[in-house]
Amino acid sequence: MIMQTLDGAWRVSQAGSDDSFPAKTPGCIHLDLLNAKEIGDPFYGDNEYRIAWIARTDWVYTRTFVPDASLLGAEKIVLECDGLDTLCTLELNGEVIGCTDNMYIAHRFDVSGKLAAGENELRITFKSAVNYGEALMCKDVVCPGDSIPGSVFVRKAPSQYGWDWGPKIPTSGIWRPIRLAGYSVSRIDDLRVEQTHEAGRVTLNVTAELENYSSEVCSLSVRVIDPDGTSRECPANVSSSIGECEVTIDSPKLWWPNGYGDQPLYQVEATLSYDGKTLDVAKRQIGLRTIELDQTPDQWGKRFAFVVNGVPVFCKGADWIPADQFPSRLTEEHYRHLIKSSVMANMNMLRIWGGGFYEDEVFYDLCDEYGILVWQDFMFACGHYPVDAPFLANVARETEAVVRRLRNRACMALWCGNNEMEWGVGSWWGGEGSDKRKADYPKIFHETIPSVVERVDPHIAYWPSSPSSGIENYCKLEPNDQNFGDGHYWDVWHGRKPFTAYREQFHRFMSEFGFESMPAIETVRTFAGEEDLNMTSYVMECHQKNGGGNGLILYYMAQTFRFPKDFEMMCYTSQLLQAEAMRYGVEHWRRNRNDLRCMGALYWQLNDCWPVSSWASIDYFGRWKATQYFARRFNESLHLSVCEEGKTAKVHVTNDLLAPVEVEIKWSLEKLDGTVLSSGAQTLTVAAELDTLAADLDFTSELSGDAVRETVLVCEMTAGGKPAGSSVTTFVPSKHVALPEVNIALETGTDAEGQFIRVTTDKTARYVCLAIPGRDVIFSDNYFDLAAGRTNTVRLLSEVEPEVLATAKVYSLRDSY
Ligand code: BMA
Repeated sequence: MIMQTLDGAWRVSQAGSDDSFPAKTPGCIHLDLLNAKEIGDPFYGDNEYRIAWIARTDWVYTRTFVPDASLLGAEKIVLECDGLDTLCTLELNGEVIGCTDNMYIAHRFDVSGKLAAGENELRITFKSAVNYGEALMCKDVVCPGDSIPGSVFVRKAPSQYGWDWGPKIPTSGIWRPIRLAGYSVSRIDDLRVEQTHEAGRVTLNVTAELENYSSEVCSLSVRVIDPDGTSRECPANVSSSIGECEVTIDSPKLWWPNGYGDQPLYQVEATLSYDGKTLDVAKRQIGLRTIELDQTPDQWGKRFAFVVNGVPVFCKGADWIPADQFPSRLTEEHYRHLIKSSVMANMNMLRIWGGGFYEDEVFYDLCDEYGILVWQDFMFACGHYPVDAPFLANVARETEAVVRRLRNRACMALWCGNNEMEWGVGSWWGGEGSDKRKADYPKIFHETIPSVVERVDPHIAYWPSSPSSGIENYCKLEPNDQNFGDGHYWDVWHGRKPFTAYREQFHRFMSEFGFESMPAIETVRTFAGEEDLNMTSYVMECHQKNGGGNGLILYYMAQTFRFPKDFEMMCYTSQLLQAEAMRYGVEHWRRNRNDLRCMGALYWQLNDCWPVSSWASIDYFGRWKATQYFARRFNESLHLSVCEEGKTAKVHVTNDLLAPVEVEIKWSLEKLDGTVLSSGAQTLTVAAELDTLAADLDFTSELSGDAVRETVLVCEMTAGGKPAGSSVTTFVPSKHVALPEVNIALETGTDAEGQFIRVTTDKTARYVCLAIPGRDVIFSDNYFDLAAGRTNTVRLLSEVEPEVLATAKVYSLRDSY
């Protein structure tokens, strides 16, 4: 195989104009215009609205190239485009060689015999997908609410058209690598690795699909490299277009989700050769594991539990959206930061939400490496899609390509039809056309997609929609039925219910619930001037895409916190609100894991695609909001949580570990200056994979009159003598707690484990926040409560110079008054 990249320098112009400027691929038109200084930063101020014309323009990308002599000698020459966004016509030396209409899949064009020995010109015209979709709109078609209408007609990321967290900036261009490839005799079209698990051994069935260009028979050899580097070689049987072999691995090292064990990875390499020469090599990274979706009927309805290597896994994580409005500029470093941050927050699952795109290989590589299970939606969200034959054929092609690309992955846990469309069909989209929509819906999600999945990857479960109660319950049960399938619960936030409403929800798997906050002030400053630093300023509202979003933050803030004294404290307090909401939800669903009643809690949403106020726990620049630190605590495998109600408190320990743990729990009801009113301690063994009610406390007599505002319950847990979690519980909303001014002392230093900040307080401080001005540091803990007289030694997870460490500052909720 001979490859010649066509990435790099191109030129771009508006269709019909000769006025071109430099372009870069992989890339997109907005980044090219930005680099050419034709537009300002699309994310600054209200620039989004000023650049709307770009998406309504047709663009032409051109480049010339001289093919390598070796390439011209190949029997088959193919133009391979990994991603074209989206409606393109490709011309080589003035001749049309193909058209595309799907950004999600790779396209290949046979250009054998079409290349000149000298200079060639490749020209790709991108038609405006917005103009195209808009022209097809009619009144019966429902499009996502916060989007430019028409996205459903094009297989292109719907969220690029705008979402309730994303700008309306649909882009276009050559968004993934492009190259020429020359093949002779044969090539490996696909390499598949299937696993059969038996006691003490795993058998790999390796199948290579070949694309032959001659009748010669090639040889194929397969090498499996163990995690420790030892390798075994296995010759495959080749018959015409299939090469196959079986490899047995004794004493296999199993792959586990984060928190359940290690992630040993095996490499499988297939080498195709003919006449002693290597023709092609294909590689797959695999993890040895079984994964099932347990849907056994039970006392409530049906289980919805992911079972890995026989162990039901409580899934902890978040929903993933595109990490950049212009994804072609995402690097491995971006992805690594987000996946590592998920692991640091003790997550083991991410749901790739169906309104974006199928991720880059590096995303799945990292999920394999770190033990993050992937719930993969197909890219359909909140709209009514066409079901004519060409569209269904496009969907089938896309499904096949995507499933083939990802089916060998250790991380792959679920194929899911779409986001919230069953809900839409059944509940939101009544009125004219609703019967047609109800009848159309199953054609894609109960027929086209699952029939391809079943054929191409029968090893991973298919789920029709998120949320859903299962195909058999379509139009019979609510997709959000608490006893079947997964649930999206939005009555907290969109429905204005209090955080405690989460505690009335007993879904089998909560795949979405969320709460917004503002990003860090440093992030706000990247898009707003000093005069805009007010939550309801024009610019701040340009960066809040959920219609009533800022109003909702204020509505909830009024219930929970005192109104913050300035903008910086507003950013901070809004994050506390979000973090508390997520804690209420996750701790509740984790407490309900017994008998596999609830087996997952994924909050909406992990990340952002631009700087904005949103549901994300990590902002566009990778800064952790308070929620991310809270998640690090509320997702701990062994977790202490307190469920307060009135003047009572139930102390729980949720243990996701596979072994029982002996813990000691101390509680004390104390004044904010540390005076103890009553206290207790107990040692108990918390069973494996269960939640245990450790103590049921009633403080009615202690908390009468003003005491209720002056008292907190402090619970501290140790396991094996080491701190294993703590909590500070108030019995009135934070705003009414008589928080005193506090003296928080910081001691900074470096010891054998690295840099630390030792934080000590005289009186109880809430939501203690550490920061190093001018630096984006991730701490081992932050936004934590610190009860009177206690110390928390916090580590820096990224080192700074000692003199910079000494500039660490601290504030807490009292500083927002
Ligand atoms: C759910 C998601 C998204 C949306 C979010 C917040 O509906 O699936 O479509 O962004 O809620 O409203």
